[in-house]
Amino acid sequence: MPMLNRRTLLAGAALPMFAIRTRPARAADFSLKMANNAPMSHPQTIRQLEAIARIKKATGGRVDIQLFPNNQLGSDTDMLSQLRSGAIDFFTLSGLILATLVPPASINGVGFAFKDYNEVWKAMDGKLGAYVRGEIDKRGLVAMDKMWDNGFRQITSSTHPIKEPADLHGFKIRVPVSPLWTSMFQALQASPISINFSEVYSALQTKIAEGQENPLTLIELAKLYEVQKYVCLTDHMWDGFWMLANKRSYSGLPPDIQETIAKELNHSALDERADLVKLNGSVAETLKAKGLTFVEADKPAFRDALKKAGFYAEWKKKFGDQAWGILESEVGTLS
Ligand code: X2X
Repeated sequence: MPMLNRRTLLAGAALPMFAIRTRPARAADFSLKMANNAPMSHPQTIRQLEAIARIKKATGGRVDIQLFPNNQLGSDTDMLSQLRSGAIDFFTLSGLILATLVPPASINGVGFAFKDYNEVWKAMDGKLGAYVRGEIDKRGLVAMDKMWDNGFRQITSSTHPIKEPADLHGFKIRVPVSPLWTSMFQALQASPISINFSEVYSALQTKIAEGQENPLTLIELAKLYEVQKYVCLTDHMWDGFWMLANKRSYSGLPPDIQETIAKELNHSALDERADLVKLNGSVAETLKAKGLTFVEADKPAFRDALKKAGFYAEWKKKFGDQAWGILESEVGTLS
């Protein structure tokens, strides 16, 4: 062994690796990439890492998935392109944003469609989810059976509280890149601006947008409270993430491996849903302690405003009778 002095140590001399490893580690047969837009501390990231570890173990090391969380690979729009080209193999994306490629995938985001999580999971684990997965499949992507929760969305603002529909008039609100989101806030006479999540914090900080809307957990974990003053409890839509796979890459895997991956990802999706329910119980207090003022919004008034603006009629036409019929069979009449 060569003599070591301080300088070679500091320079990171090529000492340790082959001294410790007597033979090279077995390389995985399948090295795959997964990406998301969620903060490192979000249950989505944590539960994806757990699924990846279980998949590695269950396949005896044959499958090695590397996770790139928190927009490390770019915005949602970028990552969707990467997924389609095969540069990444798995990606969790909001159904509403996926709708830029698969229009029916935004159906769960219709304003005030779901009243609670029971209704959400009955529909998304049932007929509505099956319908959307079929549409995703037709456009060349694979969606795992179990959706991941994002949550019921609330409006935040740095300028004034949003209680009544009139408070939204002309309000510069950031919305994700999705026709349904833009249409909904236009119907409410706000001024929506489409911005990917990777740019939201800075858009709020520089006042490009006065406000935005997201579930409380994300408002906390992405530290949006640092650049917002009010949280207005609107529950105006429920939003979740599809765990998507590139079809060529996924269907090229041996069937037993596909089965293990699907099983573990679905398992982690259920864990993540439970995590968010738990976090929802405490996050309001946390946000109040960080200085946000909570405001109760007049939800029925917002829903009426959407109805009067023709929002439901317009989207019923866009989604078509079949899709709208499935949605209404789950949640009751919407228009
Ligand atoms: O972009 C957002 O606001 C987010 C993080 O909630 C979604 O992925 C839809």
